[in-house]
Amino acid sequence: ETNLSYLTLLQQDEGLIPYYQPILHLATGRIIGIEALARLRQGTEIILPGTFIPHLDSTSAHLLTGKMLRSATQTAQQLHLAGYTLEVAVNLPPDALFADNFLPELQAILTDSALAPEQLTLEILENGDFLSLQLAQEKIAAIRSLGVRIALDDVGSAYASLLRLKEIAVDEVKLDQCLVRGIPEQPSDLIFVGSVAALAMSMGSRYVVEGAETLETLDALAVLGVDCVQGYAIARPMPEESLLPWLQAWT
Ligand code: G
Ligand code: G
Ligand code: MN
Ligand code: NA
Repeated sequence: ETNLSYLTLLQQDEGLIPYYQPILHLATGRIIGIEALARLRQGTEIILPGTFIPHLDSTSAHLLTGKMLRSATQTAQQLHLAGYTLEVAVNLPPDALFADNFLPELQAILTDSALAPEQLTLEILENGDFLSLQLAQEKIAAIRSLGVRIALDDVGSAYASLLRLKEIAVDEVKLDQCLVRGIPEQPSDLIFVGSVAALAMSMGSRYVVEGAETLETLDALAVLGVDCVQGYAIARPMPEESLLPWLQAWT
């Protein structure tokens, strides 16, 4: 498949289907947010981001980001009206951060959705190809000054450096799922997850751990002082129409 065939799907009404995965606050047992995860639909087939994102050119990637932001803010606003005030997180590819028109587009999307900016989180990659650290810091500061939250995503994944945590002020640190696999058996994984917890807390950031697949892992993470967890142990990513029934069953 090529960029062009994925672009065609992105441009169709029902071609892009955002899925949403709940995020659990461990201390209260409440769902405090959802992460939007893109899927393409071609007939009955669902295409995952790992398959199509690497083929998108920058115009298509920009279209994806805009559509995901619009869907996610609308979904969060609809849930709010239904009595569930949740945060919604959207993944931001590195070049979106540096695009000149991103900030005005973000402002327009927030205005159109009527969602409180504090309910939106943008997830950026710590190993994102930052052209210039200073420019990244400026762009992130401008987004945060709107009230929108910034999360550093996939922290601790291959090639990614914890140094970013020192260089960039963020509202949230999301630990990569590869570090959770060994819990609770591997003591070294526990030590790593706990150490990043201390680091995140010392900087006043919320600490979210991804990829928890078992209840045992949830217990271990609670002991380590992790704020929030996302993973199959709580729920798999689901289409928008499944969210409300799922939330009603949870609480
Ligand atoms: O569930 P999952 O297969 O959705 O996601 C795989 C990868 O694709 C993750 O690294 C995730 O961050 C990324 N991803 C999912 N949705 C989006 C999106 O809308 N935009 C970008 N840039 N990345 C996404
Ligand atoms: O944006 P990010 O790279 O963090 O994307 C999260 C990815 O992790 C998505 O592909 C999502 O489907 C996947 N995911 C979420 N929870 C779990 C889990 O418990 N186990 C596994 N293996 N993958 C998960
Ligand atoms: Mn993410
Ligand atoms: Na992640």
